[in-house]
Amino acid sequence: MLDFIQHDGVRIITTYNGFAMLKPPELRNQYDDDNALRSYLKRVLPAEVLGKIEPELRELGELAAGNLYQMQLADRLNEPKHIAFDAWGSRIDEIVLTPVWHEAKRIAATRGIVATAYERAHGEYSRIHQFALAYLFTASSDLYSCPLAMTDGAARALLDSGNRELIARAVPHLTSRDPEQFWTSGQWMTEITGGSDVGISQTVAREDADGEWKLSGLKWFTSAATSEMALTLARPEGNPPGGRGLALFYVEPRDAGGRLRNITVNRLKDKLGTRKVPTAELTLSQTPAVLVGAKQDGIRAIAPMLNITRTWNAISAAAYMRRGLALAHDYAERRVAFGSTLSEKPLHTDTLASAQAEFEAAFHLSFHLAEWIGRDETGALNPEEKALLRLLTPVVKLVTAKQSVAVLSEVLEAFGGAGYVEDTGLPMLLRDAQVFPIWEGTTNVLSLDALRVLSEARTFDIFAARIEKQLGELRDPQLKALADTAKHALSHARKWLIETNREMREAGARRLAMTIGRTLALSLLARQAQWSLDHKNDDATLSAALRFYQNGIESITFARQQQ
Ligand code: MFK
Repeated sequence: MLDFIQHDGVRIITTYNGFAMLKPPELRNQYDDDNALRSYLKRVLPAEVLGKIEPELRELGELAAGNLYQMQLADRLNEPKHIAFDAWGSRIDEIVLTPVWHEAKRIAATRGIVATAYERAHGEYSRIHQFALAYLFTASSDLYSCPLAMTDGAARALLDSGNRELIARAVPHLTSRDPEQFWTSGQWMTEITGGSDVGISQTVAREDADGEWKLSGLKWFTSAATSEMALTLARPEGNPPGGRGLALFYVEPRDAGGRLRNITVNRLKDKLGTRKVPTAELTLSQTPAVLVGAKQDGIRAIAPMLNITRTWNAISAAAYMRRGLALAHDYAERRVAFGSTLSEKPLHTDTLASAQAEFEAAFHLSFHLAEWIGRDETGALNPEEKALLRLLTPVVKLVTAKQSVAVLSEVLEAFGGAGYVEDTGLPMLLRDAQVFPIWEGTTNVLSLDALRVLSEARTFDIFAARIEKQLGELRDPQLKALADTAKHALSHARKWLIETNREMREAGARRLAMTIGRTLALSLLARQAQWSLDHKNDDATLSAALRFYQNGIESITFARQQQ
């Protein structure tokens, strides 16, 4: 018999035959419910742009909290399958995707989750528009954002390559809103020799007498192996070793009949998380390919793709944190322990406040990057700002990725044992998040990338000057106090960069990147907090900024030098 236990007049526990039943957490509309997203969009977008895009954001927020989320929970145990042979022994290498992925492809196309960025209906704001869609969609899509990221990156890299035939062939598909026409792209970079040190890749490219290129080699991690095209690297015969000797190639893996073109799917990877993503090992044996640009400098040619996928990584990390916290906040209103709901426990709310502050910092970092990409693509960045964008990309990716693992670990703990039980759907969030610091460049590789950009000392000074200017515009006394700490962290980092030797700089690259990223995050949060105080008389972002500051922004030390 169903009954209820009351607390302060509210039904908090349902009982069945006298035994308590847990009520699962629920999601509300993921646009309406997200103060960080709505307040940010209101600050940065002209009112007419926000007015135009808000209905579609709200619709996607509803879908992400409703049908798609329910479908995802119901499909929890389903995983992509590799069928190597048909019943009669023929090699077919079919990859069967999950229902959520089929639905996600349809939604992604019709809602223009890639297309929006290229249609550019709102000029430089189109990237904010697109990434807001991606952010709302990601956590309910079983990480379909992986192929979407690569699709976006491939469109960018092809457009930048200037290869007219390939642009005409592929970009209309990559940016289509018609699910029948929409293609996704793979990004086949990783080989057994190296996921980070791509320059030692072993795949060989041979040019036939008739001018057609054929690739042979083993691609060890190819995400979303069902894509209609892929960009990949291979070394044209006779080229020197190292990254410069690689060239960028375009591949359509299947022929018109759906048969793989001299490609064998060896197996799907058995991974900790991202289990809905069909990550495959592929052997290429004389696979037909098209040279995208020059016969060398492939890493430079694929870099535009990497920078876009790294941005998607940051947006997805923020989206995962937001999903976990939306569930944890809702659950805190329902779960009773020691005589009251968790939401009435100061320590529980304090713990969630720290995690919320990390999420809001990650949100502002990743959307700041999205803003800058939009400005870059519309010619609004000067050369100094382009150098800053080159720095921002690895820093934002690495900081947000690490935050997502920490925040989702805290989210699981906020559910107690339920967070550790598979059929709540919660453990998947943490397992998936663990990929964010790994794919698209590990934390250390990206820290070294940032350090390389900072070897031009002026870049650091330009970065610091911009942050200091932004901090100088704060008026709230509590925010001004944070600004002083942020300025101190920057001057400390500058001193460290100048005074340490090369080996110590390399050893400290991660601490430097974290300090830069968290200082930037603090300044972005503080700016939003000031705006919220001024325009909405809302101090929620101020609380997040203060808490983020308490969580710590600086990791640089001079310890070894001072010994
Ligand atoms: C939810 C969304 C997530 C998305 C999911 C996608 C799933 C896909 C999974 C994967 O494919 S993961 C594989 C991703 N692999 C990486 O991210 C590679 C990580 N390693 C690096 O990034 C290394 O730093 C790098 C391979 C680039 C180092 O190689 P090298 O041979 O030392 O190259 P170098 O000298 O650093 O760069 C060569 C050129 O490219 C230089 O230009 P120049 O030729 O003009 O000197 C660099 O400036 C340029 N370059 C490198 N990285 C760049 C870049 N330019 C612009 N932006 C960058 N990020």
